[in-house]
Amino acid sequence: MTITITAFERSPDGGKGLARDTRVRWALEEAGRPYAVRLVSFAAMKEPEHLARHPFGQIPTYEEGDLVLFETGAIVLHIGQRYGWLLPDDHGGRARAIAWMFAAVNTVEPPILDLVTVRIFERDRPWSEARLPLVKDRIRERLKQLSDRLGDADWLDGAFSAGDLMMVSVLLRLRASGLLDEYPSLAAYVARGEARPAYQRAFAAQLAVNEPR
Ligand code: GTB
Repeated sequence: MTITITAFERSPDGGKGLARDTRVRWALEEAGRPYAVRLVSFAAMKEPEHLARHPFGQIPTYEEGDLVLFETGAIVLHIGQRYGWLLPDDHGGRARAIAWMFAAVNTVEPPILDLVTVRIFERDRPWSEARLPLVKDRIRERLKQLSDRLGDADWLDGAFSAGDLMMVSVLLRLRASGLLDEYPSLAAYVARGEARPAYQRAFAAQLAVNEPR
């Protein structure tokens, strides 16, 4: 069955792989599933046709036969459940991998998104500079906790899983801030994720769309 995802016609990051279609592409590459991409403009995302796929007018979405999904956590979980590979077979391992997916989007990503908000959307506000150290310290707290838990391991819970895919994807957004480099084991963890052939293919595919022509 053909899988179709949506992605930015032109990503604001110019192809650095930070838009969330990259994590869906990565999951599909890990699972060995070919996929088609429907590119959408910012205007098209707010049109009824796209809103029928995504109630909040965002990318990415995922279509497979009659199934239409939004939310990257749900999409990656679906890919893991339907095609195996990204989720362990044993119940406990599977439940823990899913817990790490939730931790990535629910516990680690929010303070990282706050940084984007302060740096970009609230840049011109008078309190923006004063807020920045607080936001950075909240990120550091999460990174320290995550780094402590990872320890010397390659991945968060045994073999690479959808939990690592989501966590690495979330952490990648921090690279430009320099905060990731304060935690060398996490920087190495992210680098291990990026070195996976499936990630490389996903990155190249989104870059091909966004490279200056
Ligand atoms: N919780 C949803 C999910 O995980 O699927 C969030 C989806 C989301 O935020 N989508 C963004 C979007 O469509 C794109 S990924 N935004 C347009 C809108 O809301 O109108 C966020 C993103 C955008 C751009 C960069 N970048 O250029 O660096 C990075 C991340």
